[in-house]
Amino acid sequence: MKSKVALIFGVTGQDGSYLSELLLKNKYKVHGVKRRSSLINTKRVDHLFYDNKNFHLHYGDVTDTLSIINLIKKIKPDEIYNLAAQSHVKVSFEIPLYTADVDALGSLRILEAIKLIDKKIKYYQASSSEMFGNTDKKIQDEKTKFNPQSVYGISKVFSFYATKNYRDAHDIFACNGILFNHESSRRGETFVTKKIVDGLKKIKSGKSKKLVLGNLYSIRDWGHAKDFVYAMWKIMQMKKSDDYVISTNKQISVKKFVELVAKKLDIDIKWRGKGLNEKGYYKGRPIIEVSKKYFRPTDVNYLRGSYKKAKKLIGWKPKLDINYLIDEMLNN
Ligand code: NAP
Ligand code: F7E
Repeated sequence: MKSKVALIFGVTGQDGSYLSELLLKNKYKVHGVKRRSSLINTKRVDHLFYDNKNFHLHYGDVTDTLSIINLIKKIKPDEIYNLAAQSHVKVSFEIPLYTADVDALGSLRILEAIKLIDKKIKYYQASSSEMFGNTDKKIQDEKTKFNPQSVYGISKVFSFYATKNYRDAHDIFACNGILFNHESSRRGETFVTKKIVDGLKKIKSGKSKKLVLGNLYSIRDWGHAKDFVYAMWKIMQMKKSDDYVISTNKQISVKKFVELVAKKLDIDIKWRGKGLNEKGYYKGRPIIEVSKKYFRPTDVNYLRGSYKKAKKLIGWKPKLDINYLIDEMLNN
């Protein structure tokens, strides 16, 4: 049987690397799009590039329409996964137009290219729980109204509807995975889980004295990226294209995440103070501090997703829990 061909935009990111590994295991030929950068940005996929003849990298950028068209014409993919994004919510307050160009128009450019070149190419859009923003629904699902709180979230809402519209108007197999936060040892260093794990490890080994964070009371539904890329692939193998929430349906605060990681490192934290003066003490010394610098003008305070639809229709549920996640982040 002929191998399927996948094209991944955002291959050098956390999810792109795990998805590549999964597709290669499933006998795909995988083509990934990397951006030109002054320093090497392929460390998450270098092991694949050097070891696997079915893995290929190409230069491109989702802000460059012609590079998208040329790549699709050359590679002739069966499936396109659009994971490319300026994915940091706080940064989207500082570079909103760039974020919208990549995260909103980038998706539209790929969808339009599929429409022009070959409408049989399947499309996956990396949608996000940030689209729900601040909501009064305790548990969010596919029917929850969007109320995004950042240009990142707004751009993802645009891409969500562009994907749905190309499905309805142009009969393209185009799906949204509405993914809640998912982490791993490959997570970017400025996201809060990786920052906490790296920061506390450095404190434990004496390489650093303190860790400075923002909103400790923000609540997230954190899963493992390996589980979540499996959901992406499953979504693309369905008979009909549709939209699915992918989550763990469990939630904890940033502060609780700090405590769980600290406990595994045998760091006994005592909290004192309130608001910006709240500090976490270890052996009488403040090791966790709070700074305004890491707060967002508007934050999403509370997220917890229901994956009921994904479980029922694609047979997906999370396998890796928060304990596994923290151990994997600490040990790799
Ligand atoms: P990530 O680690 O930040 O990876 C983003 C990828 O997009 C990187 O490969 C990056 O390239 C690439 N990229 C950025 N701008 C680009 C451009 N203009 N053209 C082409 N590629 C570009 O993000 P992730 O955690 O793997 O997430 C994957 C996708 O899922 C993103 O779209 C994100 O917004 C979305 N998402 C993530 C989560 C989560 O919790 N992780 C949840 C919901 C949705 P460089 O390596 O060169 O920077
Ligand atoms: O923040 C709070 C912060 O940056 C989580 C992206 O993958 O998931 C991610 O977006 C929470 C926020 O992730 C710090 O205010 C406190 O409330 O790790 P984060 P995020 O904003 O939830 C969604 C689903 C995506 O789609 C995005 O692409 O933690 N927080 N102190 C902090 N956050 C950071 N980054 N740094 C701090 O020091």
